[in-house]
Amino acid sequence: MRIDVITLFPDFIESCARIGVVGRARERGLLEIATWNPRDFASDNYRSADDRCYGGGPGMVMMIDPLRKALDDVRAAAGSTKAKVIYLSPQGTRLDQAKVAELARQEHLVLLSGRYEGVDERFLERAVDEEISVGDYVLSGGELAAAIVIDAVGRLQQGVLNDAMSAEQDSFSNGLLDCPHYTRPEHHDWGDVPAVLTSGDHAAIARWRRRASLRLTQALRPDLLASVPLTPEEQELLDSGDDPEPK
Ligand code: 4HQ
Repeated sequence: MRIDVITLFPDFIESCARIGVVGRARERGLLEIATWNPRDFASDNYRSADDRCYGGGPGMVMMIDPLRKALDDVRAAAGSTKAKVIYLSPQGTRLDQAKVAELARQEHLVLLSGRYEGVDERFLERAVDEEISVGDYVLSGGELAAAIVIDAVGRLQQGVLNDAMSAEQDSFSNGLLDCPHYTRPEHHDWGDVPAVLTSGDHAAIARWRRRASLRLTQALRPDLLASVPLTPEEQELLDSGDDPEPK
């Protein structure tokens, strides 16, 4: 998959895309990420990519032409791929794992990160396919939102996660919260590791984890369960046992 990001702060995106799972995916050629600065496509000596808002008031708006030229260069660099152009904005569809999975199936995404008051509406109407929001709060720019999309989408690319990580992935793509995790030491003055996890009984451990996931999800995010009704087996698992309620 290829992801191009149009941004006034390419360094931020590049530093995010160099680390961790996404960084390794790039090194291995599983994910191609490039950044484009609209200032490099400006037509004046100040390299302006934004201008004052018609109608008055404070704040600047990103201009059509530097963005349009940047997008033309993205398309030329990517060849004949069918790009999906996404503008990160609070007006967009809220990002969730189902949306991430859908985006991960595209061969080419172009992410547009706005600054200031945002982007000239005519560019959004003509050049943008979709608006996506990462949550109901106001950021000072779309770069953090683009980094979230890159991370969540990048890790779903074929071959990016190792087997252990993929199994972990399964536990969220089933729509449940993850179970608690423990590591050494087994006994600590802040508490002991649940005995089942050191029992070596793999079936019992799997059941404990699944039940913990179900209980946590029911207690903390019942909305997640509402969309996917529990199977009779899951309902039984949820009702069984005598563990205390999750915090
Ligand atoms: N912004 N999800 C305003 C966001 C945002 C969000 C990005 C602030 C765009 C112009 N983006 N700029 N929430 O708050 O994606």
